[in-house]
Amino acid sequence: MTNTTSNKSVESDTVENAANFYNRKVLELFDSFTLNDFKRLMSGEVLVLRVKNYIKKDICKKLIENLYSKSNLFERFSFAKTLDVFKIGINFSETCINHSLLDKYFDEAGKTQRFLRELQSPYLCPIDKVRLDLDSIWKYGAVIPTMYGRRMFGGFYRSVEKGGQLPPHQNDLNEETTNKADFSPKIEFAQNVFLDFPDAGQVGEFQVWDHMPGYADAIDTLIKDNKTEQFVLEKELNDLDSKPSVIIKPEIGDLIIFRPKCIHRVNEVKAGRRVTSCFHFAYVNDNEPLRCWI
Ligand SMILES: O=C(O)CCC(=O)C(=O)O
Repeated sequence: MTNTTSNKSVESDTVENAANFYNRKVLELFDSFTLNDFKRLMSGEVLVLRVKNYIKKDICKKLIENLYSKSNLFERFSFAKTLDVFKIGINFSETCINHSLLDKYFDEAGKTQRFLRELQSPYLCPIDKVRLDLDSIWKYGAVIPTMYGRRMFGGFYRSVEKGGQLPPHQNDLNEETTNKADFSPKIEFAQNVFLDFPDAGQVGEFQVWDHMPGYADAIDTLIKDNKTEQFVLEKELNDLDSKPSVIIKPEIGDLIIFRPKCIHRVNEVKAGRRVTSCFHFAYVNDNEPLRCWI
C-alpha cells in the first residue's frame, strides 16, 4: 500500500467516524419535538436536538421582512464591540460583565418582549413559539422567571453578518450570576431558530463539542484581559481539536437545542447574514417549571 492510499483510507475513516458521531449525537426530527426527545437531550444521550422545518420557510421569510421593516433595531453586544454580531435587546450575560446595565435590562425586558411580539404580528413570534411548545410538553410549564426579584427578558434575535462569527465559548448562568440567584439551573439549554442563513458555501455552521469544562475561576481574568466574547479557558481552546464535536449546517426554519455549557461556536459568515431567535432555558428539578431567559 502506498502512502497516498493509506492517507486516503485514514481520511475516509475520519469522515466515517464524524458521520457516525453525528448520527449518534444529533437527534434529527421534523416539524416538532416531544418530551421523550427532550429527555434524550437532558440525559446527555444526544448532544443536539435538531428539528427541521420547525417553522416553514415562507413564514421565516415574512418574519425576516418584519424584523428588518424598521431600521436600526440591531446593535452590537456591549462586551463584543469588534465582532460583527448584532442583536435586539439586552442579554443578561451583558449585565454580568457590566453591572451598571442591570436596571436597564430589567426596565426594558417586558417592553422589548412585547415590541418583538407585535413586530411579528399576525405571525407567531418564534421566541414565543418555542417557549409555548416547551410549556406544553413540560408538566410544570415553561415560564419567564424572575432574577433578583425582577422579571427577566424572555428571548432575543441575533444576526451574524458578513465577517462575523462567535468564537468557541460556553454559557452557564450559575457561573455568571454574582448575587444570590432566584433559581439555580441544574441543566442549562440554549435554543436557536434559524430564520435566515447564508447561501451554500458561505458557512456560518454551528459546532458543538462533547466537552463542558468549568470556567468560573476564569471570569475575572477574561474580563480583565478583555476576552469577554470568549468565556472559555485558554488551555481548553488549545486542546479543542482532540475533543469530539459535531458540525451542523442549519437550514432556514430549523430549531436547534443544545447544552451551552458544552463549548460551542459559530463559524465565520462569509456573505449574507445568519439570523436566529434565541433564548436559554433551565431545568431546575422535576417538580418546577422550565425557566426561559436571555
Ligand atoms: O447561533 C448559534 O448557532 C449558537 C448561538 C449560541 O452561541 C448560543 O445560543 O449560546
